[in-house]
Amino acid sequence: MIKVLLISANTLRIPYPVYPLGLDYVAGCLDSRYQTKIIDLNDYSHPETLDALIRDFAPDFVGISIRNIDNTDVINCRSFLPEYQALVSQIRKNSQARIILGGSGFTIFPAEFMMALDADYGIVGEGERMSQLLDALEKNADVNKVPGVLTKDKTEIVYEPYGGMIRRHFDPENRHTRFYLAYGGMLNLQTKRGCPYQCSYCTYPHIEGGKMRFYEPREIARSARDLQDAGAKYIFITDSAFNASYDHSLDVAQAFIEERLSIPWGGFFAPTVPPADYFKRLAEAGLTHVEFGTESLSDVVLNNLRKPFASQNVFVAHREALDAGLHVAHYFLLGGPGESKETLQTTLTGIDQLEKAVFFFFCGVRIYPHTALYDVALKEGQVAEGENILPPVFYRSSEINVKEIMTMVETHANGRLNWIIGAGEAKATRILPKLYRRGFTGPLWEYLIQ
Ligand code: B12
Ligand code: SF4
Repeated sequence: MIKVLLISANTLRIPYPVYPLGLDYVAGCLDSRYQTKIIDLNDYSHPETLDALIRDFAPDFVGISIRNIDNTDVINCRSFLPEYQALVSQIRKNSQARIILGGSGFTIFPAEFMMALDADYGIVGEGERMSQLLDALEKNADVNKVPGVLTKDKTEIVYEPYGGMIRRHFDPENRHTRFYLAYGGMLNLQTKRGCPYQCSYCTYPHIEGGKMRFYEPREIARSARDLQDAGAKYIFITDSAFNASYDHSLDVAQAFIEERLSIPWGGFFAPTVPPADYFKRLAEAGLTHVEFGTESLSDVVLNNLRKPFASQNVFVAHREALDAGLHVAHYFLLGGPGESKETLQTTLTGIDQLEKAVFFFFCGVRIYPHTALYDVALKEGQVAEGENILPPVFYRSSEINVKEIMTMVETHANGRLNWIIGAGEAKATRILPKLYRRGFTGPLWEYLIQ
């Protein structure tokens, strides 16, 4: 039997360790011809244990999931590439297996990762293509015909949404499942793929596709129940924007009620004006935490970022969520095109009107390929054609720099605990491990609300 070892290489624990959901889907596409094993490096802190595991399992293929490229922090940027390189060396030292790369971070910079990690194959986008790749290899067929596959020689990339069967393989008995259950109790769930919006800086439509593809609500609810029955204490819905379809998200909520899901859940939302009672209906189905991708409260900036809402809509969405009794957080992305002291002041003064919430500030907009912001940056000479932007390049507004942004936000925040500045390495999030060890569960940012 062909043996496939799938490794989640993400060991970042900020804001908290994240269950490697993508690998459940990759494992779900590999049928009984394969002996598949998932391991999560969060659970293997000693290199010797991993050495022994690789040797004992003796895989034919090792799939590495590359999620984070770096911590996206403009001030304290930390690249994870050296860790991925060390992992590849460790695999090569202990095995002859062919290495296949995939994951969201890989999908953003496939050619760069192929080169930096000297992998045998890569799959951009949906990892369900792995079964097609392995099939082609087994039959000695041309792997270049499998959409999204890269080899050492083929670096030209075809992005094509996967149209085949999608199946999550969730195993409550897996070591890593138990790790997440014991540490914060959070597991995760996807209800659809794709985002129909086109925010100028955002990679999500490139990773998941620009067209929404929905899972059947009852199927999702059953999957949620499996997580609950396994002992999950909270579910994070990983959709790019859960409310991008009001109809589907309401159907999912209804299915949760019918399936008697009783644990709390949360996810990302766009602060668009919801239909009447939208948040109340989600709250009845167990929604407790709403994380709004607000980015700015200046209409000039929102427009430049091509956000699908105006600042006024944010206040309405915020109020509706609060009225439904939900915990609310807003993410802000500062320093994009058109950002100035005036637009930032408008945002900061606007935030003061958003009562009872937590605010996360990212003080620099990372430039990613395949985005409208990349084209703007190219035109403005902030990146050069063909430049390797795997080492992060942040957009520079001509009217305000990062230091000025940080100073304005910090001064305005004036020590308020619910204003988290930077990529989450703030004092407030450093207490999370302690709380998890004491048995607290879920994202816990609501404790910062004053
Ligand atoms: C939900 C989410 C979060 C949630 C996660 C909550 C939770 N409990 O799950 C929260 C808010 C905590 C979060 C935090 C962060 N996130 Co985040 N997040 C996402 C998001 C929206 C979805 C991820 C997801 O689960 N998708 C669903 C699963 C099924 O998809 P998937 O893992 O990509 O897997 C599929 C494919 O990639 C592929 N695949 C995956 N693995 C493998 C392996 C092989 C071998 C193959 C062949 C294929 C393959 O197949 C899978 C099925 O099709 C993505 C953006 C996006 N739309 O992808 C960003 C994203 C992953 N996050 C990102 C970042 C940067 C972060 C943070 C570092 C931000 C910060 N500074 O705080 C932290 C890191 C947290 C951590 N500990 O790792 C980046 C990573 C890339 C990068 N720029 O470095 C992304 C891509 C967004 C972006 N900016 O581009 N995040
Ligand atoms: S920022 Fe959010 S709403 Fe905009 S394209 Fe990305 S995922 Fe979609």
